[in-house]
Amino acid sequence: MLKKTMLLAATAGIVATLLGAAPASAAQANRITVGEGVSSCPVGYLCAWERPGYKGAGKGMLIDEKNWNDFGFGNRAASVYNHGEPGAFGDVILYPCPDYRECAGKESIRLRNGSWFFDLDRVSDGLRPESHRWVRSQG
Ligand SMILES: [Ca+2]
Repeated sequence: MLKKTMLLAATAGIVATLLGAAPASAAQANRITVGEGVSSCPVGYLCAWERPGYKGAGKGMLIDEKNWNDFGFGNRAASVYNHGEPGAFGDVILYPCPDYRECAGKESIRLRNGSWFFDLDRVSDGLRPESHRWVRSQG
């Protein structure tokens, strides 16, 4: 008599271990806190500080912001630096009021790519931005 032996092959489940591939570059946050000085402002950001000369509390902003009051920086910036990526949309328009508006006798001002305003009181008679938009660079 033949005794058949069945071999049960246990099938090991294949566990695919996905080693989380590190992204080529970490995603940039839309808003960041920055330290004092223009060198604290990473590439890609418009940075603003509450005191002239890039001092005091600082904020970096990656994209258009229609209301700086949403993150506590409305009417606070006294100096700014445009460290945006050079290219088609490298300039920034700073607006004195939310929603990309001029108001209260204040006009918007252009901050060219790679440029700064050491003291907003001296370039715009006290413009305190409450919104900004990235725009096509001018020559
Ligand atoms: Ca304002």
